[in-house]
Amino acid sequence: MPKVAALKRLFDANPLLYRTAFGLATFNLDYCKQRLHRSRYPSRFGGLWTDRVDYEEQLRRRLNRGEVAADRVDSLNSWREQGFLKLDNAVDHRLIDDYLGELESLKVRSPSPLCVTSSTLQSPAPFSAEVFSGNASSRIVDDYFYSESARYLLFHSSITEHLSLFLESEPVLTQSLSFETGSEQAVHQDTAFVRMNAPMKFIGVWIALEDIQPGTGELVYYPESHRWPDFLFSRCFKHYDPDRDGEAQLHNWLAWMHEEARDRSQRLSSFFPKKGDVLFWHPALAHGGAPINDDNGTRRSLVSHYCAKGVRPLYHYYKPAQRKRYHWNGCTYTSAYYRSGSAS
Ligand SMILES: O=C(O)CCC(=O)C(=O)O
Repeated sequence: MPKVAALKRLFDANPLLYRTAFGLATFNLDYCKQRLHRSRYPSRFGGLWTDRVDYEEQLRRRLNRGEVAADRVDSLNSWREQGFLKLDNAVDHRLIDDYLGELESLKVRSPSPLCVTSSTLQSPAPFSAEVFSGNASSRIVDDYFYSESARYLLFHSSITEHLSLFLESEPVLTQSLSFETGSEQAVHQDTAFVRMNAPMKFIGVWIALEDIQPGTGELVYYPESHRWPDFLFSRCFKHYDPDRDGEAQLHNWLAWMHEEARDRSQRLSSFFPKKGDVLFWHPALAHGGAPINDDNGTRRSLVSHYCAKGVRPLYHYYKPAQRKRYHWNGCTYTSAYYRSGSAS
């Protein structure tokens, strides 16, 4: 163990060595090709086909081949330009009500199989009412592992059709966060925390489980921020590693996003969806949770992240026991928190 710690210190202190070892350990052929053709993407970390500098030509080819339907062009153009896409009334209220009912029954099971994370917990904790309500920005993670009604929502055809269009592959669900109240999370880009072996090949999705009211910690975002220049952690990385990068870089990055917005006169937009509305966002879109001004107001939402099929979340490497992919109804998911055997 001391040897492993010494090795980790050596890598943390040498970002270029770290980058080489990291690239080999988490090798992804598609990402490697993107890196070789860096001029095709605005970011040195590659991206989705909709990010390509020759997007118009790429779109034309896909339309000619029948891979993209003509009635999707407006959505694609807006997604490319803005870095997000809203879908009104995308999922049925009945599915949401089924999910909320099943979630309640999973919470009161003894013991509950669910795990909670939050900004104040040191590590994920088993669900209990005390843990959930006693910590800031609590969220139940990956409940789709136990909840079939969560899977019906998260793999709803209106969601998977758009994900497949943007990712050009089957989407793999890698994480979900179920919120009862706002997260109050600082404005951030998911690329720092939702870590993949192709850092720009995933998408965030927000499902409103009720009508969201102002003051309840609504989702906020800077439109077009997915096109801002790459912020580099330790001069090389798109993702944040607390041991390698330290607190100061995290603070610099958090401040940098607001400076970028100010320089471009870009203002925060707020998302006030109705129950059943959905928002998709690009991995580099700067977004967060607004402060909660109404302490009694809920902000029920189910938030999730999906990568493209050949991509792996980094937890598959640093938690090898969590590498397994699970299949349900023709859809694929994986989880950093739960394992088969414990699934009901
Ligand atoms: O819903 C929120 O308040 C924030 C969610 C979020 O930032 C995320 O999951 O990346």
